[in-house]
Amino acid sequence: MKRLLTHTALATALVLCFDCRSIVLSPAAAEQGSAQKRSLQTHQSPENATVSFGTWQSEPPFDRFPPNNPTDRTRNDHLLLPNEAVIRAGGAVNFVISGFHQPTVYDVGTQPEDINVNNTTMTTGPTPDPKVVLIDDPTHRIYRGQDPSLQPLDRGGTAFLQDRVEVVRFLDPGTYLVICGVRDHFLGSNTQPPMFGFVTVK
Ligand SMILES: [Cu+2]
Repeated sequence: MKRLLTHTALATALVLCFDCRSIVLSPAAAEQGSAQKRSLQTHQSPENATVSFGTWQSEPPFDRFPPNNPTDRTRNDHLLLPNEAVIRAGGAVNFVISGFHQPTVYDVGTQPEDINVNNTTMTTGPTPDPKVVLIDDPTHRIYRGQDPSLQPLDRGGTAFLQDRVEVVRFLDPGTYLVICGVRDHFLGSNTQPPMFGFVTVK
């Protein structure tokens, strides 16, 4: 029995020793390992992300039920949440739009200061009246959202259902600029931040 134990201990020691040697990787193997890790990280980026594009306030309480105004513009915060969404190449971003906004996407590398805010157009719907100025800079623009003035109207002709979803697909890696096409929103004001964010595709 004693000899058997000795042999077992020796065999265990050899296995442990072999294991010790096996985890010392050659540079090539280490590089392969880190490449696999990078691949895994890429793979771990989600296929899609949700971006809240404008948010309704809840403090103090905001009641949108009739007869209240469901789209009280003074109760909307001009935010993109998260401000930077991360997805994998080939994925999509679900822009959940609350309020009078127009998601517009510019190609990789475009910065907010690159946008020509003097290149504009006007909303085309009957409301709001007067019409609202929209940015219309086509340089490196890869997606322009719907005219927010063309959402379904109520019987009184007031813009009624501004809230909606627009889903945009991104095929190539890089960081994209997303702005609100409503010029006053993009520029910001005393009470609202400039309305833009980013989508990073890995
Ligand atoms: Cu906006």
